[in-house]
Amino acid sequence: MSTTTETAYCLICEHENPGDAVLCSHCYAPMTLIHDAISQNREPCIISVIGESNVGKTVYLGLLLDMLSKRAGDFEAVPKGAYSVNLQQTVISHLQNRKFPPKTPSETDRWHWAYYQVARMGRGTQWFDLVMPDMAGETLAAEVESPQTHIVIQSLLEKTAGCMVLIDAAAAAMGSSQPDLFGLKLMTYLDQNFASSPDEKVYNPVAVVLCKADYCPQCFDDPRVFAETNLNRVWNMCQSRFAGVEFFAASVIGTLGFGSDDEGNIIPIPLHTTPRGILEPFEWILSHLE
Ligand SMILES: Nc1nc2c(ncn2[C@@H]2O[C@H](COP(=O)(O)OP(=O)(O)OP(=O)(O)O)[C@@H](O)[C@H]2O)c(=O)[nH]1
Ligand SMILES: [Mg+2]
Ligand SMILES: [Zn+2]
Repeated sequence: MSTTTETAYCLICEHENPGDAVLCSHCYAPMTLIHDAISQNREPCIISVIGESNVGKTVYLGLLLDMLSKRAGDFEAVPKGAYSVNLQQTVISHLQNRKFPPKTPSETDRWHWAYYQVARMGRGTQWFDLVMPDMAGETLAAEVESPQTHIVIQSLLEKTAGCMVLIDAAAAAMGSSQPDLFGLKLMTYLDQNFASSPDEKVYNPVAVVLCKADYCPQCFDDPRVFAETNLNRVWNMCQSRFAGVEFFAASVIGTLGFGSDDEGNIIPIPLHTTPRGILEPFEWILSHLE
């Protein structure tokens, strides 16, 4: 990580860019990340939130950042740069208007990135510099199918310290095999990126977050049992290849209504936001990075 007045190296892919570049010309990550990292004088720690399109990544990440900045769970969180607040602002303002935020654009240069300085207050406070992008599920799916087509995802995972894999528990509980099969692809992709050799297990902490658990409350009782029963392929892969993995149930919705959009399609309406299980996966990952 270094910079001069003329050039700067991208924090994510290390490509050399002009000093005044806004986005990296190679991977489209914001160049302000590197300037913020240098001023912080601490190696940033990347936590990636991955999952298929429509699983709830944007809603989850927006709510998590908002809870952190409201000091939930004794955390203190300081956003670096106003750009870091955009994601939580979009999510919270939509939910307040009883709408879900729009789908994340597949173009990497339009993603929101958040750079937060986070610590758990108490004895021996340790600060983490966290970089978290809100990726689009479709772009991630394209990269998983043909690795190395999206440099930003590849580079991010190479540098990722801990990862949250979001899986649609509601769809799995209704008997769909899609969440399990796509989850298995993601775990395979992580295995290839994280494991140092085929004989070594993956040691990066991986939190499997079972989303939309409001549709299947049994998920909260025992997320492990739920995963073993309804996501058996993912469960087996985790047992075989991942040394540090844990399962969590999460939901942002207390009361859900239904309405129709302009084209007459039935859409869910978040009548009441009640975050459940949002902080736990994050706390667990941080405790494994200390
Ligand atoms: N019932 C329920 N529905 C949810 C919850 N979180 C998300 N959803 C639904 O899932 C949809 C997709 O959520 P997003 O956060 O936009 O999904 P995403 O993973 O970011 O999708 P892409 O941006 O396409 O990758 C929302 O529009 C809601 O309809 C939840 O906790 N409970
Ligand atoms: Mg999204
Ligand atoms: Zn780059």
